[in-house]
Amino acid sequence: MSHFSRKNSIDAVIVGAGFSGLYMLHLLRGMGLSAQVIEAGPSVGGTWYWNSYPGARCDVESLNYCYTFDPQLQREWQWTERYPAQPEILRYLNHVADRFDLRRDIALGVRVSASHYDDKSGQWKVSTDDGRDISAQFCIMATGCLSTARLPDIPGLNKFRGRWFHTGQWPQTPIDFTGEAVGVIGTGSTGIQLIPTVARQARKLVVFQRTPNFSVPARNRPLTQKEVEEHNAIFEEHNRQARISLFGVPWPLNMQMALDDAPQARRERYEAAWTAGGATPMLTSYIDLLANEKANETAADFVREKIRGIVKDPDVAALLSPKDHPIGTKRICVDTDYYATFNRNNVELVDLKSSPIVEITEEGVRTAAASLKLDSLIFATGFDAMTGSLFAIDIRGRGGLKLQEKWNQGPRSYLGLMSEGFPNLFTVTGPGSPSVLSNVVVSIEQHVEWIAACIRHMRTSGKRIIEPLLASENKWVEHVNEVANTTLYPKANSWYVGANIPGKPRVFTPYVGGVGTYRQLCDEIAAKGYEGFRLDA
Ligand code: NA7
Repeated sequence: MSHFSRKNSIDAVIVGAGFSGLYMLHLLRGMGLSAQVIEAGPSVGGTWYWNSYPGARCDVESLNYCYTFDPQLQREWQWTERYPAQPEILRYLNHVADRFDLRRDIALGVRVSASHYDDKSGQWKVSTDDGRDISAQFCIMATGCLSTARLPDIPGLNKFRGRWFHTGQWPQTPIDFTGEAVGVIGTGSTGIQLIPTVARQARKLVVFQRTPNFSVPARNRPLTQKEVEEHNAIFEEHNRQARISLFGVPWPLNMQMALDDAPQARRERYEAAWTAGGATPMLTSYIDLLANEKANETAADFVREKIRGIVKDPDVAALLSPKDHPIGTKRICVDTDYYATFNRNNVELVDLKSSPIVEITEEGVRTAAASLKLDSLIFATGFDAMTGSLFAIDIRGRGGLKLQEKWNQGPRSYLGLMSEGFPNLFTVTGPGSPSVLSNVVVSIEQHVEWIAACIRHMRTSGKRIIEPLLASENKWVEHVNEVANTTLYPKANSWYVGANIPGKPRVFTPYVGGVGTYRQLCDEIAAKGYEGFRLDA
């Protein structure tokens, strides 16, 4: 059921009903504001609705990847596995929507096509693809960082006679690959989760790999009742630690430098991280892994050695071993049996670096070296990250300024929350905030709470308009770049820099300063009366 406000002027429009939009609605409503969520999908859940591909799972642990704003909610929801599978996260978000009675202000299956600021009235006019216009004082983009699926521009897809899918727009009905020859293009986090699952079902699986990625074992398993009870006893302190941490996960960072440690001790440390499972233990093994290439190389070598130990064919192992980027500068993938899948005799690895895809044909995929017959083709080719979903909406600020034009050399924001020229427009986990470099639920809660507190401040101080000053925005953009350049992150051709989208300006988009540091900065700015912003009555 879709619920659209009968009023054509309300306090806030929230675009998107994922983790961000649901919590934003809950807080604004609690403050007595009239708010409307508009969601393109037919369900709440955002990216967790669309990414229902086989094997889809979060790479952050369940006990960390959940809301913390309501202790009762945290106690009553029982996660079943160490890492939550997509259906469980979707059930959780549906539970949240019901539990806080959110659905009556959520319009589903409606896409926002435009959002224009009216200089005279100081209101946003939000237009939808079903022909509605709704006017609101605040417009909050809760559109997610990874929600615009990207299909590569490979010629011939329209000729293909088999079925094809994009993982980010997966059908909601189960797809059976039994007896089929299936091709998968893409070996990022998504491909790495999907490949072992489809390999167990398909007659034959062809993996088209352009660039290998580092992956570590998830060590997923059911959570025990004892673990859940122990967590429930300390979750408030656990949440507090997460909020002041580097990545939004309370895991200790070893303050030693990698090269200061003896080779055997270093090995043992990496081995412990590998055994613990997940990306955080590996990334926090030494303080300088993301800052010093030589230090990084020790961790990268360790993982490459593991790949050689698992994959029986040395040529395949070599192809699966990343050499073009420091470990961690692209999101480390977290897998279950990924490398071992290449020991199966129904799985073939095609190296697109040596034989690129020429075209998709009626029967399958033709590379420079061979033609491969396929019944189904899966694109695990990622997203137009960070800005894709914002640019999909025609956003215009003061004087008709287009967001896409203002950001044509890369996103420009103050704190990743607002952009000059776009008064009262907030971006939850926007470019220039820790967002995708963190446990994003921690970052979402921080942003949503900051935005709600800002609106409360405006209401109590009689202000109607907030907008960042150009000088503070410029300084922030500079700072985001400066901090990124002290790390190895910019060295990778990752979607963090937009490298996966031809023509996208190469700018390191997220803030690498850490979740805790960033939160403190945002709080200080608010405490100083929203320093760097202009507030008008
Ligand atoms: P990613 O990480 O962007 O991975 C996409 C993969 O698709 C990657 O291996 C790409 O290779 C490959 N790709 C993209 N276009 C092509 C073409 N044209 N030909 C061959 N291969 C291609 O997306 P994911 O969905 O896996 O993960 C995104 C995030 O979602 C992840 O980090 C988690 O946070 C959740 P390339 O590296 O560009 O050579």
